[in-house]
Amino acid sequence: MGRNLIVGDIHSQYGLLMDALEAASFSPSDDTLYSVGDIADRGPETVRLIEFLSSLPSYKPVLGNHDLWLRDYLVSGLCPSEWMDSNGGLRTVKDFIRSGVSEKDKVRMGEWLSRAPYVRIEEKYIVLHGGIPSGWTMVELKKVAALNASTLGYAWLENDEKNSPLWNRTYLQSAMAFENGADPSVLQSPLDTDKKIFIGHTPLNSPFHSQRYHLTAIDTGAGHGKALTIMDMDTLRFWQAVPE
Ligand SMILES: [Mn+2]
Repeated sequence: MGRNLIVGDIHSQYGLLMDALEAASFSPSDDTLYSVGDIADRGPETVRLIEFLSSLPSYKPVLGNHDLWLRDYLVSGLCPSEWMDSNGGLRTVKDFIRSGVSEKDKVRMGEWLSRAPYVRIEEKYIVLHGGIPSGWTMVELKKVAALNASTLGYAWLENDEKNSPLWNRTYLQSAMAFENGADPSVLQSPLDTDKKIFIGHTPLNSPFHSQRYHLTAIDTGAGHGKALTIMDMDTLRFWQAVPE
């Protein structure tokens, strides 16, 4: 039986992804590959990465904030300075130009990105990019899990840093504070669930796990010259690739 593997924020590091998949003995025909989002920006090979991921028979992403900037560029030609100058977008745009991707193929890739949900809820797992906003329960999460980036009218999901599951960091911060011995009464409460929650978004030195918060965080900084992590979602065993 195939494994359920999940990859941290790839940030256009196609080579690192290949190395990490090889380390994990990934089988495209047997294994399912989940992603916590932020496949794009900062790194060199966005086009090649999208072609690879979209060719996989069983790829299950969620959207990260960088994927939304890329979607806006591919579908609408938007290049906000926030993205271009401080979030690695310029390198992404240059890669699309250098690769000679046609307008038609850009739209096709943008629509492929848009099909990923903001939040993915399955029998055993909850996958989202940033974290669970304070006060949210399974009710709010399920509502958002029914949306994707082609749904109109939910711009707040994409822009509100604390209350969007794409940008939130308070859930991870609370879990880390708890594991470091902080008083639970001053922290955001853990989500009431039996499922395992997987997130990216916040670069860490190594994968972080909190039993109490049902949380595993797997962005290990591939977008910042550090490691890319792939993890088995059931055993939590992981494999990493680092830049040469
Ligand atoms: Mn992010």
